[in-house]
Amino acid sequence: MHVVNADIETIFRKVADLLDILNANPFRIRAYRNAAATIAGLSRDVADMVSRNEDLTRLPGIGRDLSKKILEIVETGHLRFLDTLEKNAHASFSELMEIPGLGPRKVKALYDALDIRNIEELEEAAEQGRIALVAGFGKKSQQNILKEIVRRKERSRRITYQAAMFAAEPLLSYLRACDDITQVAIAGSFRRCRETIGDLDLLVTCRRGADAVRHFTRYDGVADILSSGNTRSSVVLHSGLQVDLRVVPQVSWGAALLYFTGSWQHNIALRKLAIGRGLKLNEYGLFREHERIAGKSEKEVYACLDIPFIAPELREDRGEIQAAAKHQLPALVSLDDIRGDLHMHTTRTDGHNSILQMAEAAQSKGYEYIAITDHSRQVRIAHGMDAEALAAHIEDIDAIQRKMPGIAILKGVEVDILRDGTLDLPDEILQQLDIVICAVHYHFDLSLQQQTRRIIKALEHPCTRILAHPTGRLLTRRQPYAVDMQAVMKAARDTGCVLEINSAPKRLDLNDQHCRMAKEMGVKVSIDSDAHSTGDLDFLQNGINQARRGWLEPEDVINTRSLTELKKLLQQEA
Ligand code: DGT
Ligand code: CA
Ligand code: CA
Repeated sequence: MHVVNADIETIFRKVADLLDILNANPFRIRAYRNAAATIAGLSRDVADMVSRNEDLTRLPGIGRDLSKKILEIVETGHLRFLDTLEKNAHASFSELMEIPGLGPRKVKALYDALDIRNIEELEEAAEQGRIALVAGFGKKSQQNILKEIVRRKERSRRITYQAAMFAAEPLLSYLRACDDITQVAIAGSFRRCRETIGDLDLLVTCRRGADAVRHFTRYDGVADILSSGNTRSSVVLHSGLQVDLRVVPQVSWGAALLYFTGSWQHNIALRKLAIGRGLKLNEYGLFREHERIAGKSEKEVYACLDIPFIAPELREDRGEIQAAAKHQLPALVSLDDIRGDLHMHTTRTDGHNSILQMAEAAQSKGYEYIAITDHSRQVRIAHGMDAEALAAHIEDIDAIQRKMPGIAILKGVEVDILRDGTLDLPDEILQQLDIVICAVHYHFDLSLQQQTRRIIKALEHPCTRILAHPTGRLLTRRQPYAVDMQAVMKAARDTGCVLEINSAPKRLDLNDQHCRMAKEMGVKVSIDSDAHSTGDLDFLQNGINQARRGWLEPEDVINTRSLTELKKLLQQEA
């Protein structure tokens, strides 16, 4: 991110607008408006002047205070004063001004007349018909406001990575089919493989920008065109997902990809690195004075900053740049490293395919081993097994194993952790299994201490090998239960238990930070599909993404091991 004069101007205008709405001293308001005008009229780049240590107070209308604020904006891209202005007034006027038709004057009118400070208050007033009565508003504008609020709500929803992928794939093929478009990529959080996605950020190179934009806006998945120009456009798909498209010059492809992949924290850190070397980094390239020294590819930009390519999954400014500088980036695990899948269900409980079908599907993926891990009796909605049913299931698995010598089918169970931390099946039957996965399915609302104690007790059971979906969260639906993950990980380490990265798109549990924590605490993880059908075996890529975001390497993951090594690990008692 490179702060250009227009960014500073925008921030100052916003401050002036907010002060205006808040009925501040008119001289103060005018000072910001004047400063904005000064910056807008400059023929020189303010950020440049800052990097040369020039005295900004020599500019007309810029005193010591404003010059300090400019410094802050150039340094950080933000002005804290702008946030506190609203915070102190318990208001979100900027959000209100994002509603089409609501400029600073209208927002001020609503604030003065009805004391409306945020979208919720605006919605309430509109529903009660009070907006239409304010001077300058009418029934029609009141209705438009309500419509826009509904749209915003839809847009602000984050969706799972998987849902974003289903939306992105057909759109990508559609764009690739356009003769005019020479290159397409998805940047943003999607490329960083975040577990949820706010919107999609597409980059294209093409012969004529306007043609590419036209082709994009004509995609039949488009419900609404928010904006459309020669080099950029934003649309909303029928699903409510927003997609931003930017046309970038070929010479800037790498720099733009880097910039729009983010995260913005990573961008800021990179930009600081560039500034430290007397260079300037923005979405058009890496520059020494006015000469572009890199920009065609990301690799080239990183190389000119003397660091190796950083995988998008790591770009969160969580130490990746420092690690890169020391050539200590992790050699991230990938799907190719995976030799088996240790969590899946069959028709015995709530799966849709038989043991044989699951084993065949896994074998055709090239896996060396799988574990069949159906539910225990407590999980009634999944037709969980009691000891007798599990005994029969064990025989069934043995029978299929005899038919399929090409893949090892481990006998397992996903046993429910009861409220008191005991396991839902007797030890005698658990001891006959190759692998025992335990998991919480009920009593999510225990206190932090109770839940932590419960889970640790389950880990201390001599049969337990893996803790499945350790925090119980469901993305966009259910928060994790209260649990002290540090204590759980310590217990896992002490008992030789493994924590699962459950790859079901709604779970992705452990999350990325917990993966990293596991690695740092010396706890191994197992990346599993939790498949309920043969097709679900493909979920594994989601878990791999999460593991990569958590800096995991093949050796941190038990199912990258050969069967012999895995068996040794599973038999090992702490
Ligand atoms: P999302 O869409 O909420 O899942 O997350 P992102 O990371 O895709 O964020 P988005 O769509 O707002 O912006 C895409 C990228 O563009 C972001 O990762 C970095 C870059 N970017 C956007 N706005 C800024 C900014 O204000 N400063 C900086 N440095 N970079 C920005
Ligand atoms: Ca995005
Ligand atoms: Ca975006």
